[in-house]
Amino acid sequence: MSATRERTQIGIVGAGPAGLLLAHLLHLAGISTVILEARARAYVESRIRAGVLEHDVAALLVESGVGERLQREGLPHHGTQLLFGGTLHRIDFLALTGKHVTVYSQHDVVQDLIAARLAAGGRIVFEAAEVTPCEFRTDRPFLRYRDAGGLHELACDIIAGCDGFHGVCRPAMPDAHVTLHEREYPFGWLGILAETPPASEELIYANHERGFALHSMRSPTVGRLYLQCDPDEDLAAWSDARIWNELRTRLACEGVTLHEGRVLQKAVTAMRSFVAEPMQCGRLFLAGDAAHIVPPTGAKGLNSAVADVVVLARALQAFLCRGDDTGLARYSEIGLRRIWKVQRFSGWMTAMLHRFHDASAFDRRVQLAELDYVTGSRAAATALAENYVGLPLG
Ligand code: RFL
Ligand code: PHB
Repeated sequence: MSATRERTQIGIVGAGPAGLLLAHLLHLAGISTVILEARARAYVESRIRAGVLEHDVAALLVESGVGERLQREGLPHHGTQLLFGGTLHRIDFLALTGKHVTVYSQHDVVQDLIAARLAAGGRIVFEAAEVTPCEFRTDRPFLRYRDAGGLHELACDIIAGCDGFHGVCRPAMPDAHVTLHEREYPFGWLGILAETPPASEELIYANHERGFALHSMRSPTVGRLYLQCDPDEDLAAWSDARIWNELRTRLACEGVTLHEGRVLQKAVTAMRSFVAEPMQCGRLFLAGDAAHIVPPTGAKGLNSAVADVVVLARALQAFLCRGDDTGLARYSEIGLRRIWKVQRFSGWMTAMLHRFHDASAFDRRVQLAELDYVTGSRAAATALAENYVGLPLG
């Protein structure tokens, strides 16, 4: 049976934050898109992931008309807490940078973007199988895919690969074209979502002898908590009681009382840093996790996906509306310049806060001195705050 053929301006692979926001921003610029997403809508809308939006990311969502619920339900955080030696030390984002971050779930961002896209008559093909980017080194690229109706071809001017770390777009680029930079960490995070009111108004990043712990939240009644664990940790070995015990130990300090609540979800995430260079091949452009991954300690993954999309949307608009391809030619250079700074920050936060099994007593002293310096020096605290609230977008 022959494939049906359809045409759009930008063919987008992946309905995560990167693909959905790109489609939304392009729609506002009068550019047509079709998104091909491997998973079902319900799956994408309930996938538990990030929770902290940089200052300018939240502002962009509001300004572009998808921030109504974010403004209502998002929790503005004006600072964060670093816990070491049993004592909390506050980094005051507002005083140091004049900005704050917003705690709001990634899956809520995804829901808001899908709702806006569909309300505007946008096309998202969920459960698209065998998605393949084709002929992207010519000026007639297309995407091939299969759904319940059969085989289809989506002709487009440009393909945007927003299909995450395990997607098909990056591997479709010839090996000789792209250099992969990677760092694996000898630990992962065991994360839980639980019915528990936050034990503190702000996030707590804890450096403890037994390993890192993070106290985060999703709402006034739902907590998000993480423990450093082995990258291949067996979840079955972690009863809810053991998790709460370990959290209580690692987050122990004056004024913080964890309330055990029903565990709604638990999972182990391995940690890695990864960058694909360049982020483009012919008419195929990568954005978000498809191009780079950061360890979650700096809360930068979702925010970096948004930063790529801002640059890409602007470059696509110049190309399609004015025939100006200078933005597209510089996309990778601009994106990589920002992502390497974000890699630096995320790697630094990870090194400062985690327990490394091969660390000597000397290394441990230096790690604690780093925390002491960061929390004691206004200049050092400002550097942390400036990166945490977010480097400029685009
Ligand atoms: P996504 O979200 O992975 O979306 C990619 C989409 O592509 C689809 N897909 C395909 N579609 C069609 N054909 C194929 N062959 C396909 N292969 C894949 C997938 O189904 C999916 O829908 O990538 P995107 O859009 O680049 O967004 C990136 C973010 O999701 C990611 O960076 C963050 O979640 C990372 N992250 C955090 N980022 C933050 O900014 N702040 C945080 O606080 C934060 N915390 C976290 C995190 C990630 C975590 N995990 C689970 C990795 C905490 C955790 C625990
Ligand atoms: C989260 O709430 O999921 C979260 C917060 C901060 C991080 C990572 C994850 O650094």
